[in-house]
Order: sequence, then C-alpha cells, then structure tokens
Amino acid sequence: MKLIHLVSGIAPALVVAGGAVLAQSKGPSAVECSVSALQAKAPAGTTVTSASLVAPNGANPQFCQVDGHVATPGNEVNFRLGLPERWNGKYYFVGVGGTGGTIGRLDAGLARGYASASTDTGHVSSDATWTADAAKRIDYGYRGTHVTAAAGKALTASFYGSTPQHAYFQGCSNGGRQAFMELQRFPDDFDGVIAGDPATGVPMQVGRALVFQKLLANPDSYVPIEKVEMLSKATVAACDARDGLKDGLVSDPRLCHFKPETLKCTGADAPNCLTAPQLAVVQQFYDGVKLPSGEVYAYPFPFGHEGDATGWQAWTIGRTPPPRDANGSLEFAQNRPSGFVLSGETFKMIASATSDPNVSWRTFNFGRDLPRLKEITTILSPLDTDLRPYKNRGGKVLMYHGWADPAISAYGTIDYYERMTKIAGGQKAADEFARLYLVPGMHHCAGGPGPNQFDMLTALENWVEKGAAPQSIIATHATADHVDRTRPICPYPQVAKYVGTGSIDEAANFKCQAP
Ligand SMILES: [Ca+2]
Repeated sequence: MKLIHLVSGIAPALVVAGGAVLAQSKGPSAVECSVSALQAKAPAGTTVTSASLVAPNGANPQFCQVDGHVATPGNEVNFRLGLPERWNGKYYFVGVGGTGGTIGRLDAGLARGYASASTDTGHVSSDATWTADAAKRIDYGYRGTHVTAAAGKALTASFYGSTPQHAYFQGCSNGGRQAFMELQRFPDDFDGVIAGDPATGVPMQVGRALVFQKLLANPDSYVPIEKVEMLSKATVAACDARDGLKDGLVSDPRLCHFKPETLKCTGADAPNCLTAPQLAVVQQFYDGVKLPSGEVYAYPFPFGHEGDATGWQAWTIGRTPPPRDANGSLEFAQNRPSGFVLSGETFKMIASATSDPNVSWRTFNFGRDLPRLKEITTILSPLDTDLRPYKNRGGKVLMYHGWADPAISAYGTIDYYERMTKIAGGQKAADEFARLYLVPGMHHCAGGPGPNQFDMLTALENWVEKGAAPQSIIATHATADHVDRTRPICPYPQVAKYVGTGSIDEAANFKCQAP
C-alpha cells in the first residue's frame, strides 16, 4: 500500500506542545526523522548529518529537516531536504542565486506540501577560495544540483515509502541557470522546470566586465545615480507609447529606437546630459558584445526602467560612487553592486581555470582572451539549445524574463527560446513542452515598476499533471503590500494588449494576442 493514501485526511500523531516538538514520531512516514533511520535508507555517496522535526511556523507545516552532503569526485555538495508531515506526494527543488554558497529557502515548497530540497552547489559562502578548486567549479556549474536533486528524491522516497509522483525545479537568475543545466544535461531529473531570468554564465560576465572597464576607468566615466535616473526618464519617455499604450511601462523594448547619443552634453557637463565617457559606458551596456563574425556574444540590453534601487544601482553603478584607487581608476570598496561581485567571482574562476592569475575583469581583452574561455564556458554556461531529450521524456518548461532586467538581458533568453524552438521542430513542436513569458517593467527576478509577482508553479503543475497547457498568467504589482496593478503576462510571442475600455491597471482589460 502506498503511504500517500494514508497521509491525506489523517492527522498524523505528531505531538506539539507549546511550540516544542517531541523529537520522536513516525507520523505518516515509513522511517522516522532521525539520522540513523534516514542514513540506513540513503543512496550510496549520500551522508545524512542531521535530521530533526521542525514545528509548524506561518504557512509551513511541521516537517522533518534533513541536512547532508553528496560525495562528488574531489568534493562534497551540501543539501537540505524538508519532508512535510502532510505530503502532497511530489518533490520540489529550488535553485539559488549569485554564485551559490547558500542553500535556498524551502518555505514556498513546504507550504504547498512538497518534499522540498535545495543545495549550496558545492561550496559555502564563507569559503573565499572555492573558485580555485576545479571540482567545486564543476559542482557549481552543473554537477552539484544534479547529485543533490537525485539524493533528495531518493531520501523522499525512503521517508514516505513511496516514490514522488512528480518532480519540479524552480529557480531564477543563477537558479535559472541551474534550471537550464538540468534541462540540457539531466533531462530525466525533473518533470517540470521553471527557469526565470536565466544566467548564461561566462558570456554575460564578460559583457559586464567590459562595461565595468569603462565605468571604472576614471572618475570622469562614472555614471552617478542622478544621471541613470535621467536616462531612465528619457528611455521611458521615448519608448512607453511605442507598445500602443501610454501607461508608464515599456512593454516591448524591441519597438523602441532610443538613441543614447541624444543625451550627449553639447557644452559643459550638466545634470541633464551625459559626457562623452559616460555615454561610452551607457552605449557599451546597450550594445553588448559581438564576435568578429558579427554574431552576438554578450546580449545587448533592452531600453527602459534603468532607474530605481533595483535597477542599475543594484547591479552596475552601486549606491555610492566608488573611491579612486592608487592607479587613479575607480574600485568599488563597500556596497559593491551585485554585478561587480559576480563578475569578480567569475573572473577568479577564469583565472584559475586558465592557470593565469593575472586574468582579471579590468585587463580582460575580448579579442585576445576569448579563446581561453572555452573550457570554463562549457562548465558554467547552459548554451545547448537542443531540448529534444527533455521534450521526448515528457518534460515541460516555463521560462520567464523581466524586460527591464539590468543584470541579465531578456534578449538572451528570447534568442535561446527561438533557437531552441527551431531545433525542437518549429513553433508547434516547441508549444508542446515549452513557454516563454516576458514580463514588462520587471527588474531582475523581482522589483521594477511592472507587475512582477506571479505563480508559475500552479501553471506548471496543471500542465504536467492535467495536460492543461498554460496560457496567460496574471502578474501583480504591489506598493507597500497593496496591489495597485494587475496585468496578464503572455506566452511568447504574444503580448498583452489593452482592449480599449476599463482601467489600465486591471488584468481583465487586457488580452494576450500576436504583437
Ligand atoms: Ca507602454
């Protein structure tokens, strides 16, 4: 008999008194929540280091929290697994941001009854030297997620005495990169995958480095917050109405033909213009990087919504101007923008992988150094557009990307989706297993003036479990927890069009249709 049938409807006999949990209970599980019991059922190479019951808290049910690690050649990869007392029969793995090092929060999965897991991808954030370790680079790149996903799934099956009916992965940013790696390298791991604002690894970090080379060359080239706000107002003013609705949102930056050089100072530097070196920084950002063949290497960025705390401030220019270093150039010292930190980490990996300690973001020469990036790109960058193995095993994938993401360009995800579609056999074939949603006015995975909160997991579940392919998904924008705008986001290439009557802040007055 499958234990899942026992779980539903029967309150397990777990004793909770005054918030404290009595440590011993079998509840609905086949084995108890203890290191010895779980270790006895663990797959080879998996070590359980702790297991304890955690009391219900907020939306989280009581669950058995299992910590452990999985051995890989030359390394150990940490994971955490949460096994809720009322299990929904399914497995959910959540990705992590940045360069990993911290295990993701399991709350979202636990609250829905999932056996929920995550990994730090093979190193801890306090380890400043992990980038120099080849095994850790591979585990961060792709292997760590795969081995811990497998271990968590096996422990889930042992704990409940029943194999999970479905397995899902969800991640944004680096989590989107993990998602893409799973799709491309380990198509059997998950039945459904949500890949948000997926990082492409080396190309985007190189593209970013070339922006920082110009931005931080000297104090004259630095673009301060006030000028980014000015730029943001200019792009929105030029682009807003191009999508057919003047609503303060640039909903389709592809239709926008803004020319940054129109902001160039004609005389002395002033608050409402960009100096020549500042303009060079801005153009580097929007232009991206091309190979000698003319093919895109690092994607250009869309125009629109560069301002605000979650815009360029967070990723590129920082909250405060960086001080000058001994050479006269600028160097972020504190409150370093996230893009700077991640580019630095990636260049440490590149330096180690090429055995050249002199490689750095500041001295990187694209024409000269590109050939040296091949090996590390294979490890870090999920660029394989052939998802047929994943499609053929019945997997489904939802991709999304914020149009105003200042960290990773939405154009890269669109290009990936289009290449993937071609290899899959065309739009009809791609529609059988993949969707891409572009989110107007959303910054990196969240934030920005556009509706930026939505539930992709329910749409994915309905597709995988009921065969109901997702159509539009309602996104909301909130200010101080108050929802002030809703809008459908649409399966690419459709866009949300205003029907012509009713509030432009209500989703009901928009329809997804061909652009
Ligand atoms: Ca608009």
